[in-house]
Amino acid sequence: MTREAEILDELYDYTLDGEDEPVVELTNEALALGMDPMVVLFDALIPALEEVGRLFEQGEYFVPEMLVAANAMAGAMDILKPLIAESGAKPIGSFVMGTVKGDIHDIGKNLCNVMLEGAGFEVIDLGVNVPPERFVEAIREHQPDAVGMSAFLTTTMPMAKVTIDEIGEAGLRDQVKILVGGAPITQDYADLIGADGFAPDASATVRLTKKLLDIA
Ligand code: B1M
Repeated sequence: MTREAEILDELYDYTLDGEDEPVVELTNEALALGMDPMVVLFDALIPALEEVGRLFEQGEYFVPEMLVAANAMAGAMDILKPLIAESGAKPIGSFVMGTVKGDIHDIGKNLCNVMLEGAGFEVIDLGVNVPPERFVEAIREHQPDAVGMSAFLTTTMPMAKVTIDEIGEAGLRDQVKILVGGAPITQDYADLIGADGFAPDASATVRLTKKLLDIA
């Protein structure tokens, strides 16, 4: 087995175990060997978190295990983010992004932000647990081209509809394209709540945003 393949295996295992120091060390080693940051992300870190979710569902992992795994991944993301987002060009559009009220999951959202920035968008990140009125304020303040809402719980996904409705009531609906995403969201749900689109992952978020904004 090559050292590169070993690194991916070890990164997967240490992320699963929530051991942040080796995750950071291995990420640095991978980059020093010239490995692609996207390979580190998609072939080790994301699969590890998927497995964490599976173990949680089966009752083998609990919230503390999920949290340390998420933190270990976040340490690697701090290193990978500038490399993935590297673009330097003038923004091709602006995007307000947030995780809806009641929901504190931010890894998926942050990944979308990194990819959007990498594609040349200016991203205004409102963070997590964002109430509808904060989305409304941000649209007034930043006049973005698009707004993205992330929801990871079946109990918080209805908040995307509440937020879209509030944006409509504020008279701002026609000014922005609205995209929704996150583990439980589907295209049908996006249609039902009046979003302009649904993106299943970060790359799709970039593709869809460009399509909705007519950017080649
Ligand atoms: Co939570 N959690 N969690 N959790 N957690 C899930 C989501 C869960 C599916 C686990 C499970 O049961 N299998 C489950 C939800 C079940 C449900 O509602 N049906 C769950 C639960 C139940 C909970 C708690 C309620 C647990 C509890 O307290 N009893 C609690 C809720 C807290 C709250 O939000 N109020 C909770 C807490 C947490 C932690 C804090 C411990 C931690 C989050 C840490 C953090 O985010 N900083 C956590 C984690 C880590 C997870 C899992 C394991 C991983 C989520 C993740 O980040 N995945 C998750 C299981 C899972 O999803 N498999 C789980 C990696 C990420 C890259 O995922 O979905 O591929 P991915 O992201 C994609 C797309 O979703 C899309 O693009 C992303 C990038 O490609 N996307 C968008 C995301 N947002 C988008 C926005 C867009 C477009 C696309 O806008 C345009």
